Amino acid sequence: MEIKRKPIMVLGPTGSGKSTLLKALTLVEGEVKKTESIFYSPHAIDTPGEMIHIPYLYNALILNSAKASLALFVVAAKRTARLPSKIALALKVPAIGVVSQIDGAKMEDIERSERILAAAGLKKIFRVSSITGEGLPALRCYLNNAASESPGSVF
Ligand SMILES: Nc1nc2c(ncn2[C@@H]2O[C@H](COP(=O)(O)OP(=O)(O)O)[C@@H](O)[C@H]2O)c(=O)[nH]1
Ligand SMILES: [Mg+2]
Repeated sequence: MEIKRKPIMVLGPTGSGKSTLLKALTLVEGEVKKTESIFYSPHAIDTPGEMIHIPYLYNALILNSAKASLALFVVAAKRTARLPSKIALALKVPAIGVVSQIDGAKMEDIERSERILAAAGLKKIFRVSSITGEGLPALRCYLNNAASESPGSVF
C-alpha cells in the first residue's frame, strides 16, 4: 500500500541536483527544467537555488516548509557551496541533508559537503548519485520509514 503524506521539499544551491534527485526518487515526473519559482506537485516541493542565498526570501522557504512532511537539503560534492548557518533549525518540519553527485567525486569533497550540511543544522546526512543510483536505496528507505511514522495529510 502506498502511504499518503505531505510532499517532500528540496532546498539547496542552484545546480546541486535537487530537481534531478526528485526525479530519481520518482517524486516528480517529466524532464528536469531550471526551477524559476517554487514548484509544487503532489509528492514534492522543488525550490529555486537562489532562494537559499537571498535572506529576504528565507521567510518564503520557512512558510512553505509547513506544507511539506520533510525537507531535504542538497549540496553537490563536486561544487563549493554555502548554506546559511543553522537554517535547517528554522524550518517547520524535520530536515535531512543529502550530498549529491558523489559519482566520481573525491572523498575530501564529499566530506567538505557534509561539514557544510552539518553547519546548516543537519544531523542525518545521506550520500547519493542521481545518475548512478548509488545511495538512493538507503535514502528511499529512510523516506518511506519517515512517511509511515508520520503520514500527515495530503493537501
Ligand atoms: N554527475 C552527476 N550529475 C548530476 C547529478 N545530479 C544532477 N546532476 C547534474 O547537475 C546539473 C544540475 O542538476 P539540477 O537537478 O538541475 O540541479 P538543481 O538546480 O539543484 O535543481 C544537471 O546538469 C544534472 O544533470 C548526479 O548525481 N551526478
Ligand atoms: Mg532545479
